[in-house]
Amino acid sequence: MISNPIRETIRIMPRGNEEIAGLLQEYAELLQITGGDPFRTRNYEKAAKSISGFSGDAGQLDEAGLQKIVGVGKSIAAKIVECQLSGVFTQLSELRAKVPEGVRAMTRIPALGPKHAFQLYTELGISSVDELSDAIAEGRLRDLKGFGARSEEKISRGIELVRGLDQRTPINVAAEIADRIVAVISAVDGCERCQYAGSLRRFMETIGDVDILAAAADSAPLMAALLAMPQVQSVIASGDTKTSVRISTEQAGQPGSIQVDLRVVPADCWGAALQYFTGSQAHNIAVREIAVRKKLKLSEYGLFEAESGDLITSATEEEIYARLGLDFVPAPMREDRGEVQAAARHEIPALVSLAEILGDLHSHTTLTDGVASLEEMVSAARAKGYAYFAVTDHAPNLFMQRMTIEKMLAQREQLHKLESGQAGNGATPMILLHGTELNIAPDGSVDWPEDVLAGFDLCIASVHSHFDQSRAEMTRRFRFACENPQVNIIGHPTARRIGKRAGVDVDFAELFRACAETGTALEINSQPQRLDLPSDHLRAARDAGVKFAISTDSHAVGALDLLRYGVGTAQRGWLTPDDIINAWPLERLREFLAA
Ligand code: DGT
Ligand code: CA
Ligand code: CA
Ligand code: ZN
Repeated sequence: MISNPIRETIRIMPRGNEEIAGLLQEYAELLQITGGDPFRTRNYEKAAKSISGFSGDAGQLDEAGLQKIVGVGKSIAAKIVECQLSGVFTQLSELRAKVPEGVRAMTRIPALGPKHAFQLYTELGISSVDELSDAIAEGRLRDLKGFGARSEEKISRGIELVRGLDQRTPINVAAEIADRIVAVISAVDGCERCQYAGSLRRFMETIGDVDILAAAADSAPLMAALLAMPQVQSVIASGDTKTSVRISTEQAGQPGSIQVDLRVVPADCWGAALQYFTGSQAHNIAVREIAVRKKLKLSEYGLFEAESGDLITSATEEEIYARLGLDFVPAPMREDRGEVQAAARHEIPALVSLAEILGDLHSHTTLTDGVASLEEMVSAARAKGYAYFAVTDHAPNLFMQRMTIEKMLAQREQLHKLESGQAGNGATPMILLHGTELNIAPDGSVDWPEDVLAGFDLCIASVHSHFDQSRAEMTRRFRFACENPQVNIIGHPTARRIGKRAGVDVDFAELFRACAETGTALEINSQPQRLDLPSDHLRAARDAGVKFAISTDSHAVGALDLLRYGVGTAQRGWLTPDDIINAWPLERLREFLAA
């Protein structure tokens, strides 16, 4: 774990929401590691999520005020007050003394889990990921109860996954940092343009470093503004054209830091520089080959006549692509996967955009594992101007969620009241869809009998466990779920967690066929740890006749904003509004759901 000097200096000050949430989350994890009651663990996790999404400042509230936050009862409120005074609470300190920091890091290794991590610590004294890696190399896990050669192999692969994540940053964290920097640089006198480029503009799932481009006659004040940002941890290099720094990602909710490159160019070569630094490198190479064939030369400075060296154009990306005889290529498509050829044939599709999404089809409330009430979720969705919005809480088979048919029916009634309550207030009313997220059992069956399911406007079915099935079993499982006439959408289809858990092993061609045959859509889940179905599979699915739902799977009001990552993923998969069921007007969506 990276030591955090900021945390030391504000010991006695009131704590911010993220920090309080972090302490509660840590406590939940430590409880789990030491074999605590799973319901209790979940309460702390839920309180942590709730506080991190809380609009006020939990660091300033007293016990009574804190208890008004969803998921915060008397005992958690008391612990938060203790944190406000001393930076920690007693029970957390006690558990910290029992479990070294490195053991908590070990629990993040896929295929290991909290119980086994603690066992490795108590029985072999292994207290960090590095020590675990050594122990596997020495074959020390093999003789331990509950372990074997196969689990050594799985854990090794898990360690690789975890280490990979340390180097790349989730897209939402990088985007938050980039947005903040772009705002700071744009506000500097003399800054004519500023935006981010690189993998972030292309909506890659994880980001190596953030590339910011700005246009100005004098770069010095822009570089100075970046260097003056309080989040800068260290300066890697600073010059007239490029400054590289490491910026803390703590404020974006992620321990550690990310490299940021700021390049400043004269305004007249903005387009060429933006095209170059957006990449990908493979796309740029393919575009430059087109230039060479036309006896031109493309660089970050502009498009030139190869022979004379005369500048043709450099001001905008649009002009550069046009002068090369290419359609403009949207950034998420720039991966050299056929887009340059498509641009030459003038067959670049009109990609779906964020503004074309008419509603969100996957959301949770406090009835299950959400941290916002039905009213709060609905009013936040309404503020987005959606034409429709689906509430899809979990069903009884995820037993931790404690769902019952009575609770579900009460929610439906409440939903209808909310919907009719908005009539007459002038604006076009938002249509509320009552849905559910069903759990796909290992045999492909889902919660609730068919007549209960028929009462929903929409059913999502998702895999939440038994990820290890063989390809044949998993494929059969999905097909069976698709064939259920009540199932409309398969949620987060691969069930992967980026950097934590690989996706399930399924025959994708067969899954796509099953979806197309049964009129079942595949979800593009916008959660940055999921981005599932991954963009790599989208074109094959679309070509097989599959439709998609871009959804946020929101468990809090703020999560509704994550839609941009789902849309970016869809754009990487070349999808158009016709492919996306929630870009359709309500009538067409209803027809799809009813079919
Ligand atoms: P990342 O940072 O690993 O997530 O991925 P990118 O694509 O942002 O890569 P990065 O930051 O190394 O470079 C940003 C863009 O700049 C890249 O997509 C294309 C361009 N670029 C950088 N270095 C080179 C190079 O040596 N050759 C070419 N053709 N392009 C480059
Ligand atoms: Ca980059
Ligand atoms: Ca870079
Ligand atoms: Zn789910």
